[in-house]
Amino acid sequence: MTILTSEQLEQWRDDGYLVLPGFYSEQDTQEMLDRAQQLCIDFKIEGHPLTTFKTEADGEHVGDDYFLGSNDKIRYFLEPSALSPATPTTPAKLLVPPSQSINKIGHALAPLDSIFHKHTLSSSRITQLAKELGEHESPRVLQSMIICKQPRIGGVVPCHNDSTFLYTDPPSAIGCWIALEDCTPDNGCLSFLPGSHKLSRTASRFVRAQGGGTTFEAVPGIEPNEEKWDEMPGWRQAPCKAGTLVLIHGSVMHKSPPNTSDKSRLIYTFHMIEGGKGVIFDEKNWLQPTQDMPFPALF
Ligand SMILES: O=C(O)CCC(=O)C(=O)O
Repeated sequence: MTILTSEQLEQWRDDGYLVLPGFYSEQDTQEMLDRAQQLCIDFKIEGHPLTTFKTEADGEHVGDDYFLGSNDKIRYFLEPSALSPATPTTPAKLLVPPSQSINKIGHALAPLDSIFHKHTLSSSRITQLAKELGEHESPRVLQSMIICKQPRIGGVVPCHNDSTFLYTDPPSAIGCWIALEDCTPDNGCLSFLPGSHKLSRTASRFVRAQGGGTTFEAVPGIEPNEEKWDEMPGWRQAPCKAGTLVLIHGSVMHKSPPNTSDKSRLIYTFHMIEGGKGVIFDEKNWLQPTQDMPFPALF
């Protein structure tokens, strides 16, 4: 079984991302979609700490214990606009039904959920894909999650590269992003700046802050880019059908707009980092393996 043509490999190296339509069969995609929808239906707000998934776009980044301790759990992070703002006298309240309030569910779906395990760690096609890419000697899987992008309230994902958030020395992250539903400009498909992985330097990394929470820290010896990525010409949208797998190089700049439509945009994603070759994943990173759950090896 060969997955990638030489043209696709060349495109991956040139662009820093690669769209693979029909990577998963209709049946496999439906199985993951059913499971993702069931996880949303099963969500109970009672006892939840109301942790929202905030990015820089919200002026603040998520970083409480519920988030930082999620490497070996299946936890729910809420869409900021699904909640009314808390005041000194009134706690925040959900403005939509719980199943529609979720921004993402993670970060251990691949190791813990039997359906996502089957289509990630036990998938011969994923293993073959990683081997054909040839970027990792010993790939480890981490941050496996569902991103919901809910109808009308699903928020923006600002321009970023993934190695900032899953930092290794040297950078080695690659994302596998799988559309479980059709993704369009209206419901928030991805956009990429092709070739930016060759220019962008990971000069800052997302870490656990010393006093608690999270922050960004400069990577010693790496000069930050001067480019204003978001304003550069050449951005390309990547609309795709359910079942498509999009490969994302850890240095490529990408983003997604809010979901302004009435259609949901459920996706499943996980990342791979190099677990060999002397590549370091250190204890500063926001996501930490535990003794009971190290990042699983793909092969
Ligand atoms: O799903 C999205 O809209 C954004 C995902 C993304 O940026 C990522 O996985 O790095």
